[in-house]
Amino acid sequence: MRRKNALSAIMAFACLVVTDAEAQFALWKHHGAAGTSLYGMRVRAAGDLDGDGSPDCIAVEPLLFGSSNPVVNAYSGKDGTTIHALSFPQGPNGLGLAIGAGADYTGDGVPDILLGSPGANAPPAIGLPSSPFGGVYIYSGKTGQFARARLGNGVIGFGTQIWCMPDVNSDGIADYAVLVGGPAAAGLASVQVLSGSDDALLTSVSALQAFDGFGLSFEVFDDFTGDGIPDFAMGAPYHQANGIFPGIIRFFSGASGAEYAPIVGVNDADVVGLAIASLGDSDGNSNVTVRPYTPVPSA
Ligand SMILES: [Ca+2]
Ligand SMILES: [Ca+2]
Ligand SMILES: [Ca+2]
Ligand SMILES: [Ca+2]
Repeated sequence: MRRKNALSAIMAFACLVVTDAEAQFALWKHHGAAGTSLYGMRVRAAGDLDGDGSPDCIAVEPLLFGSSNPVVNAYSGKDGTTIHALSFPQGPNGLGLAIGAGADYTGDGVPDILLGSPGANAPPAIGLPSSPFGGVYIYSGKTGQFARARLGNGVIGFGTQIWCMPDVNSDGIADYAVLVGGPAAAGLASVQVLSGSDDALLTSVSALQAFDGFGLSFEVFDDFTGDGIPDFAMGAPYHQANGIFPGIIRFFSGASGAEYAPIVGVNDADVVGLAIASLGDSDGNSNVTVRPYTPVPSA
């Protein structure tokens, strides 16, 4: 699954820009409507939606507070043809701020499209269930039709981020994770791992500190606990320790949510955990290798 996702991501990017020794040129492009400047604020590799064997992609203009209706389009990676233009007469606030793609949650074998709507005090939506706590809306990648919603359950900011995951509860259906609250939110953000078959809560893990950036990064690992089930890591790059802010990467069992030993930065403002990349067992010692990414000032 991960390998497939990674390949999809690489191929979807390649569908937009081709590089050779001399030049780069666009294979195709789409613009937002005149006067709307946020189209393309979110773009994701979507897997093969139209069954032509080539990965496709999704571009989104989220519904922000007071803005026009959200725009969500799926394009053929091969030639840019519009596969789906999802229709939203009105959506909950923030719809499309988070998107997940690349896994099948409807059982038809075609990857689906998950749209987060974390906005609290969301207005009643026309044709969509809504919650003041936010929600995740699942659209069929095959038909472009609304399939179902998973609404927040008493926790503000449900759906700030969405990450599609491999199957972690061993029911044969891919699962997904949802960020509740955000990296800049007061209170403790959390991540809920949900069953992709019925949206039931499987595990939940919380930030250690408010405003610690928990959820700015998330990565699935093949399996570092040895139970054969994929695991995951969360970054909190503004984590405080010993009076400084070195950042942290925390590791969790995908099956149980049990926490494993973290990686904590050494120096103030190391921002360890700003991004996480699984390298697999790159050094051959049968353990997953983790390499924190620490940005440095540009010259
Ligand atoms: Ca395709
Ligand atoms: Ca599907
Ligand atoms: Ca599952
Ligand atoms: Ca595991």
